[in-house]
Parts: sequence; structure tokens; C-alpha cells
Amino acid sequence: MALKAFICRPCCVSAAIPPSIEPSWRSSFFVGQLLEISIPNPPSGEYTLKRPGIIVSKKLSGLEEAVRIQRSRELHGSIKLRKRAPLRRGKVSGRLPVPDHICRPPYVDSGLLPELSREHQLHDDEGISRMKAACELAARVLDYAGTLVRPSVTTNEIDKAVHNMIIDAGAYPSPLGYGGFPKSVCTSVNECMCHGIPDSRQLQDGDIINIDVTVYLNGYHGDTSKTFLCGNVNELTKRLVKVAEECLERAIYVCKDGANFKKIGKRISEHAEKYGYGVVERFVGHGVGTVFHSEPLILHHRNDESGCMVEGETFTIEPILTMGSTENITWDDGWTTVTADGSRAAQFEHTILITRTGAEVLTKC
Ligand SMILES: [Co+2]
Repeated sequence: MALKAFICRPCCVSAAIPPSIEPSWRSSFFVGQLLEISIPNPPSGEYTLKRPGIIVSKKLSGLEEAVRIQRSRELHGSIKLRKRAPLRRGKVSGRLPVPDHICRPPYVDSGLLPELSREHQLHDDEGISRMKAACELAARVLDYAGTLVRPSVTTNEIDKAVHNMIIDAGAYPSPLGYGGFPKSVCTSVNECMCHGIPDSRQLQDGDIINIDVTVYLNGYHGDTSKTFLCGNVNELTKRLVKVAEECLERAIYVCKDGANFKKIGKRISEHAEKYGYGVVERFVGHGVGTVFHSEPLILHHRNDESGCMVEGETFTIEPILTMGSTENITWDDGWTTVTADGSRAAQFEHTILITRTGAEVLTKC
């Protein structure tokens, strides 16, 4: 489950901006804290919905320019594809029960967003083996959830199946009750970039759906997500999904003890840019372990933040790519976040463990 980054820069934000359309550099966590990362002030003057000037975009090569032009043609030539009905809210059913013997994370039932923990999460051998168990369970649940994806299935049915599998394994579905989130898994369909709430909407042929599973087992969280294809998905969308997964793989590849965190954003952006896709800045990866969300914050876009990875720490990488704009709107349920232009978004997520020579993907079966 992604963290919402929220950097408060009220002095630069024009009153004309709808509050629901947040530029990436204006945000805070779920917890409402200020994000203390040093990003230079955005240019003063009038606000536009363009990406802020803080993103250093490299000069486009001839090839990249050609790809960008081709993509623009494809998008304009696919108006029919883009005319599908926008995502609408369905009915959200009541909260599913969790048996008393299952250990709950501390934030459950408080209804409040927990404070972001400033501590990186490093583990001893016992901790690592518990992390592995939680992550492996999350991966198995996600695989199973993927087998349920087909036209006519509702996201509520997926939630119920995921909930039961997690409970049967003696674990707690981490999203349930996190900051008031009402369900056990996030299901984000088509233009929903993350934090979709499972409801009565039936999946349709040609949809894509990200399922984001986090489980809490023996005191440890394992967090993973994947975007699945439902029925016959058009080629443009399939490519977005494929590239999003490649971005995650490439980002994991640069991780090891001593590597700079900013390499992750660089590698993801480089790959996404080749296809003209946007990289969402508002939602970030995070440390994960005994605490659901902690430092380090993993920025998926180009950035110049300092900080190095340390052997034994665990965090998520979870880039969201968009076919069009990365600007986004959060529905008044406080969670569901969709692209402002209705273009599709795809996300993949793993929890990884930093080792001396690389990174171990823990959320695999
Ligand atoms: Co996450």
C-alpha cells in the first residue's frame, strides 16, 4: 500500500486550484505530517498543472522524441478506446469480521492515521525470517487474488476471498482499519492509480486492476501489489502494464547496501520516459516491517535526495505509471485516487530486503 507524500507549500499554491488536484510537491502523509524532504521552492508566480520545475528532465534523444510522437498519435487515434465509461463508485459492503485470536496491528480501531515512523526498519535473523513469512504469505494471497480476475467478478468478491485467505493463515489484512480504510485489500481499476475501495462494481472485459495486498503475520507486515489484465485488454494498455512491471524490476536491480536511494527514481523515470509514460510523484514506497509505513520514503521520480540503503533493511518499491497526466483527484471517500485526465494507470510493488550485494525480493512465492 502506497504512502501519500504531502509536502506543504501553501505560499505557492494559488487559490484557484481545486484542493482535490494536488501537485506532487504539495502533500503530506496519511498521517498529516509534513514531509521534511528538501525540495527547492517551485517557481513563484502563477500555478499551472504542469509538472513542477523541480523535476530535472533530461534532454530527449531523437529516439525518445520519436517514441513520444508515436505515442501521441496512438492516443489520438484511439479515441474509441478512451471513451469507455469512467470509473464510478459502487456499493461498499460492511466491514468483514476478524476472529479474536488473530493479532491486530496497533492502529486498528483507532480510526486515526498512524504517525509515520522515522526509523528505518532493520532486522536481526529472527526478524528477517518473520518478514519472509509475512511477505511470502502476501505474495501467495496476491497470486490467488489474480486468479479471480475475470469479467463480471466484483472487487468486493475479491476482497472477501483475500480476507478469508489471510484470516485462514492466522494473519491480519493490514489495510482493514488503517486510517479508517474499510476493506481488507485495495483494488484499483483502470484510471484508479491506487487505494481503490472494493465495492459492488463488476469487472469488465478490457479492464485492468491493481490488487494491493498487505498482511500482518507474527508482528510483521508484508506488502505487495500487481496489475492484472481482465479479459481482452488493448495493446496500448498491455504495454503500460508491462513497462510498469519492468520499472519495478529495474529499480530493484540498483538496490544494495550503500546504494543511493535516488537511483531508484532515476532508473524508473528513465525507463518510463522511453515510452512517454508519467511517473506518479504523490505516492511513494516506504519502509515496512513491524511498522506498516516508515522511513525511508522511496521516491519513484527523479530526485536529488540524499540517503543510502543499509544491509538488513526492508522497504517497498511501488511505482505507478500513467498513460497520460500524473495529476490526480481523490474521491470524497478520502482514498480512491484517479488520474485527473481519466487515462489509465498501472502499479507493481514488492517488499525487498537489502543485502550486501543486492536486494532480495521477499514478496515472492
Ligand atoms: Co506499500
